[in-house]
Amino acid sequence: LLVTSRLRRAISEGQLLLQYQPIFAVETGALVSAEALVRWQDPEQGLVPPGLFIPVAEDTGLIDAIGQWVVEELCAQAARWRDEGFVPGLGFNLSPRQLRRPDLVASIAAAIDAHGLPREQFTAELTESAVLSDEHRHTSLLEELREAGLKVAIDDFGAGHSSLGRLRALAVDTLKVDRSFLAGVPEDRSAGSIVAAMLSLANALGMNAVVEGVETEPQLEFLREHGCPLAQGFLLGRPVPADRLPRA
Ligand code: G
Ligand code: G
Ligand code: MN
Ligand code: NA
Repeated sequence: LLVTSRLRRAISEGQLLLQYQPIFAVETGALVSAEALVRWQDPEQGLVPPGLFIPVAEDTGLIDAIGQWVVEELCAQAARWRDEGFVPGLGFNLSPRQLRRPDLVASIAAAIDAHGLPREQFTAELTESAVLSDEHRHTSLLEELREAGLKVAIDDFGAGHSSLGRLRALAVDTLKVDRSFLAGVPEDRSAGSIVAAMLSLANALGMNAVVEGVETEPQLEFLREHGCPLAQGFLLGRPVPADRLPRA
């Protein structure tokens, strides 16, 4: 309860902020996009990571207000970057509870349009478990997002329990391979085989792929050797405030 009222105040008093983690093309090293990640600058506790307050926000319903703030702030930042001639793809996270809001897609599209931004600049990241928990509702939500002109990524792919058969039917642009798989590379050969298999799967289904959690040079080398298109991780860039995101 205490956390809830402090979190409510955080939203109204502007204590939330966004950081951006770069996503690079493996072959060229070019910056392709960035993932927006929310943080709470708490006056007492300092910078609180989302893992500590998003679950609470989900339980209390505050996630809708936070999600609205995230999209508004992301669009405002995208407009500032556009005015400087910088137009990266931009990913943002949607958690399961947000998917229940009937006007979700309309509210996101309205924020993008209000800043005169192209909707295809934005990718909604939904976890595998969120997408597959309520098949019909979420399949139509994915379609709704894409019909509105946004892109859709399955986040933390492989960590849940999707049937690969269902993946074929889903309207998805990008698979984000969960970082737990790359963690064992290169020592663990089976972990490497799984990453390679997920990359071929994405390729065969005509989807883009991002491998998350690149922390070491050998991991990046592995991704290069296996034709991985896109990579994200601490080796390449940590989440940073907007003004510290690399431009290329
Ligand atoms: O930054 P960190 O690794 O602590 O993020 C933990 C989790 O919080 C991640 O799973 C991420 O997807 C989630 N998260 C980060 N930003 C947002 C956000 O703006 N909205 C939602 N719903 N989840 C977010
Ligand atoms: O679940 P999601 O993929 O949205 O989570 C993104 C979070 O993963 C970010 O908040 C970020 O802090 C974290 N992250 C990004 N890259 C790495 C990495 O290379 N190693 C680890 N351990 N965490 C990472
Ligand atoms: Mn994500
Ligand atoms: Na992820």
